[in-house]
Amino acid sequence: MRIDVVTLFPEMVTHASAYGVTGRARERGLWQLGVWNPRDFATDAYRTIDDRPYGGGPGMVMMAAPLAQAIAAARNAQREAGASSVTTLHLSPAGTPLTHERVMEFAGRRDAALTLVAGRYEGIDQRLIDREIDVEVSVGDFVVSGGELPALLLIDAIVRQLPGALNDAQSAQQDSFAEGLLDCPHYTRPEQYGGDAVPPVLLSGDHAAIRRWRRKQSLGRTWQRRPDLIARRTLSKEEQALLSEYAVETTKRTHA
Ligand code: 9WO
Repeated sequence: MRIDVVTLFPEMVTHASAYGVTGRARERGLWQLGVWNPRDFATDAYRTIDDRPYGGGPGMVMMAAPLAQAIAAARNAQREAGASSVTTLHLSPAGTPLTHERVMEFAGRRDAALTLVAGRYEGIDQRLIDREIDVEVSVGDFVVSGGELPALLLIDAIVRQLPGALNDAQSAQQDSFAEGLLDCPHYTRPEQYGGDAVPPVLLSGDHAAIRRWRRKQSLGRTWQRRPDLIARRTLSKEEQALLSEYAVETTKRTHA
């Protein structure tokens, strides 16, 4: 997988993606990163990449031409590296919300390349979006100061799905959300922390009981915190039983 990012702050992307899972995956050759600064493609002596908005109003708008040049350079590098498909994305609150399914689609093709366009200022000239962007992706219903952090979030989500990116523990841990459920709670030493004990089942050594408890917690927390995720899913008889137990147990606790 090859990912290129068009950004005014390339160091933000190279530095942040060098840590942890994404950094190791890159060292292992599971993905390649390219960064392209539209300022390097500006044609005037001042290397201008923004200008005032037509129609007036505050702030500046990123000009189409330097962005188009940077995107073209990224695509050339991708083709030369042998990419079989090249997709250009714009990170925008106006995009399609990012989901696990969408991440898996992006991560699914080994010889695919993505170009992520990160905007700054008030945004990008719409004509650049209309001409060059294949997909607009949102990472949440909020506005941030630039597309770089959303791009990094997308990169992290994709790269951790590439075969070989995660160790066994990390792979097991993420299975829960892949199934559309939230994670169960985690505990480590000490056994007593300020009078709060670790749930006894976790100390029991009964691995079947532990698995069952964790599953129950996952289902229960999802039901309480994200009922929309439960509604999208069909629960097996076993899962329904676990969820009923959870409901009874938590109801007892609140009325005690
Ligand atoms: C900002 C905006 C606000 C309301 C409706 C649509 C909008 N589009 C943009 C936009 O594209 N802004 C550019 C990128 C320039 C300013 C910083 N940018 C940005 C991207 N802010 N927030 C995002 C973003 C991207 C993906 N998911 C959530 C937020």
